[in-house]
Amino acid sequence: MRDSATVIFEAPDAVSRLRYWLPVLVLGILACAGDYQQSTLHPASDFAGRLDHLFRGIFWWALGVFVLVEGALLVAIIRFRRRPGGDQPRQVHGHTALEIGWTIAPALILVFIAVPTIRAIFASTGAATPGALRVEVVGHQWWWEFRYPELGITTANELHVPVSRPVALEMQTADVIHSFWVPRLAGKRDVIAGRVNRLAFTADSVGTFLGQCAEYCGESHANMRMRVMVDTDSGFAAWVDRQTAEPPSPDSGSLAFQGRDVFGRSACIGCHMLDGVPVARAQVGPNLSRVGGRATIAGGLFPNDTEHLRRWIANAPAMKPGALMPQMDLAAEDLDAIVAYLQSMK
Ligand code: HEC
Ligand SMILES: [Cu+2]
Repeated sequence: MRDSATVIFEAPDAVSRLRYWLPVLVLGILACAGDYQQSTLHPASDFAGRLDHLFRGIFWWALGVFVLVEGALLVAIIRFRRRPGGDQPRQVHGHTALEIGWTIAPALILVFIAVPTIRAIFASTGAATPGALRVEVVGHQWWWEFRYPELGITTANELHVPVSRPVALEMQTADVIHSFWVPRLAGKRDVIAGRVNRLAFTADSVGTFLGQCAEYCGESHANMRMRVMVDTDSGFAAWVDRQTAEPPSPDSGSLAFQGRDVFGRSACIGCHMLDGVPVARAQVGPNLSRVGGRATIAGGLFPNDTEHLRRWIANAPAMKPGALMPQMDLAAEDLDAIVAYLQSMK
């Protein structure tokens, strides 16, 4: 049997070569597709802009070094190649000027790279500007909690911030190390037990920015995603108003009304906080007080619609490997009622 490697060498005609290079080419071209939601190359904040600037600067230095070194190598290979009957080229030992030159040049290049790098590091970890919006970020296996201490809001997986206003994140973990990464807004920042890490940025455009946990943290690490919704000032104010208003109260007799009742006497209250249900004060899972207003559930993994909500509440681990919300044995009508109630809480 001939293996594919020998075929390349036996039949080096254009067609069979193409067969091997085509997939590589297609992959390469796919990598250039435009709409990357998690690209560091499309910064949308001061912090991400600074990183992008740094990256581009270092890229040009590296390109210059590459061209110079490879060029010198090519010249040497061609000019001093062995020729039939040719003499040996002149042998050089201990050329002081050359050695000083190639020590100082890289050192200088490193200085040009180090100065802006160190400045960017200090700028991104420094104290937040006064007047910044403070948000406490808590990483959990496998979802993100966002608390606004000055506004009295706690939510999950979807961080709302106003555009053009500095945001100061104070970051912790409830369990293992996670890493907060929303590439278009900021560089990665680990959350580590026993300490508070900080991250400050000012978003410069309105929109939804995707991010995810960037430090392996267990079974559903890949399913620990998040969104940052950068709102206009009035959009943010409206969101804050909805989060802090009195919890909506379902009409008596409605399905949602029934759902509130079921929720209040189910295991849910052992893990969840829900403003409309006074006995639900636990903080093991996400705060569900305004869960109906979120676009996604379960670490940004599923759209927040009836079907997904229903399947999630019935059996979360079946949808998200290792999910720390157990399978719930609810009667179908109780499940429908809870879903209706949660959806009304927005
Ligand atoms: C043992 C604790 C526990 C119990 C009991 C529990 N949950 Fe959860 N719940 C969690 C955890 C943990 C998560 C986050 C899981 C994840 O995203 O990985 C969660 C997530 C959720 C979410 C998604 C919220 C979001 O914004 O992503 C909903 C909705 C939910 N639970 C509803 C319920 C309901 C309704 C019940 C009762 C029938 C219930 N839970 C019982 C722990 C629990
Ligand atoms: Cu994680």
